[in-house]
Amino acid sequence: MSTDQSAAPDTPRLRLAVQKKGRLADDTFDLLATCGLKVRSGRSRLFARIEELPIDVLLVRDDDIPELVAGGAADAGIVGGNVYEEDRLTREGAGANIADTLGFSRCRLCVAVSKDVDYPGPAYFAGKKIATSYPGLLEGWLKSQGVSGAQVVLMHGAHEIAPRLGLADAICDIVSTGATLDTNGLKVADTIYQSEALLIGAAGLDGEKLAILEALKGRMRGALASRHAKYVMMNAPRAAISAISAVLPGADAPTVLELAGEGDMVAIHAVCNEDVLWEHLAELKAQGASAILVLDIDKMLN
Ligand code: PRT
Ligand code: ZN
Repeated sequence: MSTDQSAAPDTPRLRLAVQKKGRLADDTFDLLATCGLKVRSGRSRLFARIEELPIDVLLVRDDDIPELVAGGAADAGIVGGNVYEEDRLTREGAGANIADTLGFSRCRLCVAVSKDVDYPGPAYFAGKKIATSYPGLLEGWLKSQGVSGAQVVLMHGAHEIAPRLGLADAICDIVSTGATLDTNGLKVADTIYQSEALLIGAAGLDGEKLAILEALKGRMRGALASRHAKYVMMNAPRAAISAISAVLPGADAPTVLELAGEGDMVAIHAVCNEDVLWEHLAELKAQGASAILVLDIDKMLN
């Protein structure tokens, strides 16, 4: 597959649906930029173009993304797991496939009740009205908990005021910080789904388009891995190599290098895939490490 601008004009291009504006959009555009992919054209238009890989970007509402991918109008998309799963559970026929999890736009889908309810567990919802725009996920959870007789009230937005208006006894909605629930006199009763952004692909994708999706996925993995990854270097006593390896967060086997004229001392280099905190540095120092350097990693491809 050719991925440069000199590609023949009839080279297939992957059509990627992303949220035009909203909570997912900023992180999506940030991730594409970290992958070295520049989305050309203003976000106000329906289409944009990426030159570094043969990708056309479709700028849409997040709720439309699973349908666009499943229906063949787009080949791939970036969407919240909550929207993807709800579509999968309520769709007739084949949907899109998950190509990868992306780790951003994390939130939880929760059932919430009035703060003054002494919540005894899911059985509380038997015979209760629950306002939500996630009937598929909610009904699935109620069933898995053996709750029957709950009434799902479909609402699109402003769920949090439904109990006060007497429209429902409880709600099922996305929670991030919990501030919205709190200001509306509600509290989380149970978490029914943990969500994060997903890269999804059309079920029948093959040939060059699949190769482009794989190339995109590879870049995204590299970009996400290098966000937290650090390159750590230090000098340390030869005898402390295994103790030091145990302290390095998320590191594979470190590289050990001889130091000229220093028989007992070695240099240790390692890629740490988790955050390197000051506490880790203090522990390394306690194990005899000195000249400890922690460097950012610009790009990484495993
Ligand atoms: O216009 P469009 O339809 O594209 O956007 P939208 O308004 O439907 O979605 P948007 O941009 O609000 O959210 C897009 C995706 O971001 C969601 O599908 C989730 O995957 C993810 N996400 C992450 C969130 C939140 N955090 C979030 N906090 N989506 C919504 N919220 C809302 C929630 O519905 C509730 O009203 O924020 C409120 C709760 O927030 P806290 O912090 O007060 O708990
Ligand atoms: Zn939406």
